[in-house]
Amino acid sequence: MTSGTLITLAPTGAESAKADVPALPVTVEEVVATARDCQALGAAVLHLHVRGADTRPTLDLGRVREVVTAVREATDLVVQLSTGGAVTDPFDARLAVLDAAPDAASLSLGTVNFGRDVFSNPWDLIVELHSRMQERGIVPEYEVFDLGHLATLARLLDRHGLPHGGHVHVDLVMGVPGGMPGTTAALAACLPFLPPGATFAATGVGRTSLPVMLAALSAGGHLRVGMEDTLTYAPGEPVRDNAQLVARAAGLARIAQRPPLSTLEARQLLGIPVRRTVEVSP
Ligand code: KMH
Ligand code: ZN
Repeated sequence: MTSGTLITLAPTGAESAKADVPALPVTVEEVVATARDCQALGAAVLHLHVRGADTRPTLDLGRVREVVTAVREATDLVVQLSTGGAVTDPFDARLAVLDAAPDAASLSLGTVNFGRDVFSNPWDLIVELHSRMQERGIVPEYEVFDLGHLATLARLLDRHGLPHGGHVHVDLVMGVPGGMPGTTAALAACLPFLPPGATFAATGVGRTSLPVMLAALSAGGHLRVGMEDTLTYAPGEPVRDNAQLVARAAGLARIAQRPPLSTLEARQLLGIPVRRTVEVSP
């Protein structure tokens, strides 16, 4: 079991509209400000979906590069670009995100119903993302929405080798309508299927956020939190901002006597080189 807790911030996602959720960070300035605030509170990784000037999700490479550069100038966070994008994004645009040369990128391990939509991740796309990341020195975070996705991970590693850096890190994305439920039982069911030596984080979408967080901490796992996954802090109480969610996760990690990992410790865990140090204070 790792002694500390890796906290990943997923601040924006691709599903919520700025008009519906005014606190959602969508401009470059808003993303940088939330990234700084959340690093100071204990986040070490930024799972990033980029929005365009119109506030809608975009995979436009110029815009993606602009946001990556701005976050790197202001923070030490590991920049993990989403290759999942939005359910409507074509595969070639999702693959092209890697051209922005992030430290890390998400890699979803299977197709899943996503509410009324379908989040499509066929085998050939999975292999192409895995291989391109190996070639370019980008560290994947394997996104698991259902138990069968861990069987796909075993097959992927067996046929195509370990990811860059040699360490396997998995994120259990739980409670998506169409994926595995966000429960302690479902989380526990996944654990025997993790590859040997792998670390895992978990996030529970919507009202499953807290049960999944507590289950992950008790099982020695890491945490992902943020407004991509959670818009309600408590029943009837909208999330104020991403910092509120990171502060709660960091507090629970301390109570579990597994305090948040620094960005340096996170890089060591994930096998990502240090770039330089940016001081951020609470
Ligand atoms: N927006 C979801 C359809 C990822 O970032 O890799 C997919 C997603 C996964 O968020
Ligand atoms: Zn995402």
